Amino acid sequence: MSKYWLPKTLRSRRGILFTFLTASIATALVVGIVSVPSLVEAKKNKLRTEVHPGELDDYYGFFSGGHSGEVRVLGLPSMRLLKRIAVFNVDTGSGWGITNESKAMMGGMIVGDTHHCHGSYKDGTYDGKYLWVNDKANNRLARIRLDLMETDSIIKIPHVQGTHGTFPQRYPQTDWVVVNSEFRTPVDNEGKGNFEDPSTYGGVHTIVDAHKMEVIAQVIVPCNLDLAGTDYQGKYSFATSYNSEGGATISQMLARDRDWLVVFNWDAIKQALKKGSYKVVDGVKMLDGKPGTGLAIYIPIPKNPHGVNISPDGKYAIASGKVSPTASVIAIDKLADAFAGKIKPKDCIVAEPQIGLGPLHTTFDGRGNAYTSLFIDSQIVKWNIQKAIDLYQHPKEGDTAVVDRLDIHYQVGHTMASMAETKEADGKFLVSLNKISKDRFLNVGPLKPENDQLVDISGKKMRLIEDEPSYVEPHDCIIVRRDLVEPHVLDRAVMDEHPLAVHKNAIERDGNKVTVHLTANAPVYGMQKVEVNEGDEVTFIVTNHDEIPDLSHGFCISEYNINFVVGPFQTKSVTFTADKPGMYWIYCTNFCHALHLEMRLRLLVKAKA
Ligand code: RUQ
Ligand code: CUA
Ligand code: CA
Repeated sequence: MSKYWLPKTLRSRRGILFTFLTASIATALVVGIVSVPSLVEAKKNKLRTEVHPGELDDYYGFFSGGHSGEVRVLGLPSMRLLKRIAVFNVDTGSGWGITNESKAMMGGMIVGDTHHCHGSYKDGTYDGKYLWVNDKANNRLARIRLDLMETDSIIKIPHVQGTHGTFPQRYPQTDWVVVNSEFRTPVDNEGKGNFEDPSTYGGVHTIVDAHKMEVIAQVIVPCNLDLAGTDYQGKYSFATSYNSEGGATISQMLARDRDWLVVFNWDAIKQALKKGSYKVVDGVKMLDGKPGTGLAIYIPIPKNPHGVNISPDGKYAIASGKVSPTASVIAIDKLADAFAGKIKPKDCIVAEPQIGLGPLHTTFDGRGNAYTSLFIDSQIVKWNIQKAIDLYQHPKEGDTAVVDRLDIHYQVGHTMASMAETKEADGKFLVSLNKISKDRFLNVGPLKPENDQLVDISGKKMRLIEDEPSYVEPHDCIIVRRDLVEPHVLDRAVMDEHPLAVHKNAIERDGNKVTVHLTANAPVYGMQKVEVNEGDEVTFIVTNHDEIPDLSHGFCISEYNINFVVGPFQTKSVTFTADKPGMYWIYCTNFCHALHLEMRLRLLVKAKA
């Protein structure tokens, strides 16, 4: 069929695609393959897919930022980027990594690799308080407070490398957060052991106190641990392992036909901690979780599994192997019998449907369907969990659990549906986080954007709505109903509680240490000049006294490589050595007032005699 029969306006790429789709749906209708076009269903379900100027989105999307080290906040369905939350990276826009407070959290490191961000829970759904995100590069865990959408704590995970899958407890609330180590590493990594014997390396499941942000314990296992999940009853955590072989090279890691889904038993871990069945290494309680200890069971999953996701009804954990075209469905209610030794770990598998090539991660619509990302096939495949279970028990030639397939562009890693990691999964939108965008956007040189695609899953058939380019490199995301998150500016009482809050402008000197207490109140800082001596160690503490939302002030010292932003009623500080004599303008970098340009003061650095 020539494309020229199309009206001119439809001759765009999208137009052609749309017309082609409509034409194929029409054909399919005639031949009876599809009963209802998804477009019609979407309308019927009143799914709003466009957000017009002045309107607000229905969902927050929290996306990890990969090796940019940050977390991003998007509005959905518009996919508009609303904010970048600096976490493990230096961000001169906000001053993260420049202020004393953020530097103290970052511990001297400026590289991060964020993969998995998940929110805090109450009774199986988001309570809107926190997000946790891993740093695979420097092995840290960060917590972001959602009222400010700023990082509020970062801790180091000891004894591990490749800090990867991270998941908070879902029930009754988030008291624990578990973190997996993807790379097996000598626990005592001081360069004195035998590097050549990888059997001495351990995989580690770390349990963190979500409130205190402290490591509670680490469970050592013989294999590596990749993605993480928790159940909906507060009893188990899950970790895939693609290196059950305990190998150190890629061929060693691919030797076996099945690796593992490791399930950790939280009651057993609590018991072991109570009984003191652990050794303390560098102040950390380390438990042995190898097979037979009762702390963990090892369920065989086809070749090199990656993702593990729990269905929103709390019944199943679904894991899939990158090198097997299957997904394994594990019945969570069988785990207790497996831990008790009444059944074998493999007997917890209740289905293993063939779904396509390179299955990675699975998400859910809350109506019994699973959606798995297929990296090699470049598809999202929708399949019915109950049907897969039925067919596993009673195979029927030619029958399949697969309901629909959607081509994506291209090579999808994670996929996530709206509210899918909660018991309130609503089956409206799905995001396909594609690793390769190839020709989908204008060419911008070697480092191309990723392509995060928005898909309507409200109908029987999936429907691609939108392509969204993203900078390196979201791995995973969660999609949260907007009513569950309530950011707000601090109030005056909270400002007053801050130990450094500035109420009176003043300069204090203690030897060569100078502390400047400075207020910012549009369009003036509390002082017009500050005088110090060359070589002084100078600390500026700045409190913003404006209470209007969206009235942040910047604080930039010319030539001194310093800039940060202070939001309403926030206090931030910076310390530097006044090593350049002369007069330097300190100015507000964040447009705040008609007289924003006048909002400045002089830093006078008197030269040494
Ligand atoms: S992992 S796709 Cu952390 Cu799947 Cu990146
Ligand atoms: Cu304060 Cu611009
Ligand atoms: Ca393997």
